[in-house]
Amino acid sequence: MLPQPQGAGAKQRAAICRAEARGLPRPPSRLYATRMSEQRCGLVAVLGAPNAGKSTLVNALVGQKVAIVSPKAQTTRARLMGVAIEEDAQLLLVDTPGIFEPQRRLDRAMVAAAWGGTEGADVLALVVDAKGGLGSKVTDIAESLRDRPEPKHLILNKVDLADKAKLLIHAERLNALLPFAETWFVSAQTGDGLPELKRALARAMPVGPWHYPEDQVSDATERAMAAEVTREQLYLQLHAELPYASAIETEAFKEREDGSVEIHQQILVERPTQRAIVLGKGGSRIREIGARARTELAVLLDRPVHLYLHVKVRPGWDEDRTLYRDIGLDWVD
Ligand SMILES: Nc1nc2c(ncn2[C@@H]2O[C@H](COP(=O)(O)OP(=O)(O)OP(=O)(O)O)[C@@H](O)[C@H]2O)c(=O)[nH]1
Ligand SMILES: [Mg+2]
Repeated sequence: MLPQPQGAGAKQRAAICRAEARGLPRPPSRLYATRMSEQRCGLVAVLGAPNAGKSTLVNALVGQKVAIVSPKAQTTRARLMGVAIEEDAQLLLVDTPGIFEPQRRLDRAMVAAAWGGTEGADVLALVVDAKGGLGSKVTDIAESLRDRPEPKHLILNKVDLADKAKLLIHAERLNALLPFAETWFVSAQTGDGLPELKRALARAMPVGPWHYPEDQVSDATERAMAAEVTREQLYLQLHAELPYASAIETEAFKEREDGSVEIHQQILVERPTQRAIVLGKGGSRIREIGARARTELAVLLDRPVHLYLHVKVRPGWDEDRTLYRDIGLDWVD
């Protein structure tokens, strides 16, 4: 995977899909060479409340895992671009952190990144968990989109769990708040409704050359992806506030001569008691976190991985500017 610029702001959008982008690397594909005039390329900002299924949806549309997913809210911390292809269109899907009432500086930076991820979008896709009630968390987001000029698609997700009558009520209520160009009922998990959604998004993309090579699936560096895969295990294996109280700092990411990759990561926590929980009895928990992350990374990076995890107590890590840069977040005052 090629390292690519992080983020997806308006400037980047301009650089991505317009004719001026001629100096950018281009896919050496036959498709590109023979059908350039028909190509479409654009940004779809995928936004919504935490846990709506945004990352699951982006993964499903890309066709492989690019973003981490967990049953806990606030899994995604920074925006990430997944690249999907539908016939002649390249969809640049910006997965964003969930939008919620921020408390800490980290929360504020995440919510700022979520709104930042909508800059320059050709389509705004609001993802809503259709299985629950429509709380103010969702209606507030819909209202914030009201004055935005971009076409908006409403994606009611988790139809595999939702009550059918409720789906229609949610759709009507949200469309009354904000007229959506299209409303979709999908399951990002089972794939129900996704082919139609993907085709419609592709048709909504502006004509322009593809930005990424055909085989590139995200804009994340391998180093960042490795940190995310370990963080996903923290969300899956640790309980209560621990995932929220932790972060991953990459100390080293080096290629070995035998073709494998050696990765050293620190799991930062705020207190010694949290360190003890991450380590587990006799180190059992951290071994399990490492084992699962390593297995997954070997597949994603397509080579053997040596993963070394260390747990470090660093009170106030969420006030460390350097770490924000590492995570891919802008510092917010
Ligand atoms: N049953 C079902 N579960 C789903 C569906 N889509 C997502 N999920 C589950 O919902 C949970 C949250 O999914 P994510 O994709 O992490 O949600 P998100 O919106 O990215 O969440 P944040 O990053 O925290 O904002 C996970 O447990 C997913 O497996 C769906 O269509 N059906
Ligand atoms: Mg997410």
